[in-house]
Amino acid sequence: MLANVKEIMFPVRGDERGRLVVQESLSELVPFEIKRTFFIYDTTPGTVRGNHAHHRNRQMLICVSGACTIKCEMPDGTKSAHRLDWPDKGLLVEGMVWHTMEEFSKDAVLLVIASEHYDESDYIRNYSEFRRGCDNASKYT
Ligand code: T46
Repeated sequence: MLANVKEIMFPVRGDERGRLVVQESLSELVPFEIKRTFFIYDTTPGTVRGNHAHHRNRQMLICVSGACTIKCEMPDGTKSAHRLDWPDKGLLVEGMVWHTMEEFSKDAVLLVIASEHYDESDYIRNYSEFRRGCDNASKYT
């Protein structure tokens, strides 16, 4: 799996009453302190959300109902697509990953667990700026 993006399967605690999945701050599966959560639902058909990267913010994305696809582009230009279609499956997205969320099913609820409080200055919303930032960083590594 690509280092900047990682698919996670959360253990399911199930019994005759149903199923339960836990996300815990600073755990092996959520390796950051959780400062914020939000969720996206009632998405207009055909919508593509995201289209940005973050400088610092790390996120765990979980489609707790329905399904959607997360498309990612790493700093080295590698691309990947991840179908989130089950509530025990998560996608860990590190900073400096250009990502979109698309192909939402009608019933999709995308839960996002974030390492940082909301800060618009942490967003890179211009694709050329993202690529320039990645290319400059690679010159010094
Ligand atoms: C991300 C993907 C997965 C706030 O005021 N506070 C918040 O915590 C968030 C997340 C958003 N907002 C405001 C900013 C915009 O005016 O809500 C509006 C919609 O946000 P945005 O267009 O950034 O939404 P998405 O779905 O494109 O992206 C969101 C997150 O912003 C982003 O961090 O990685 O989900």
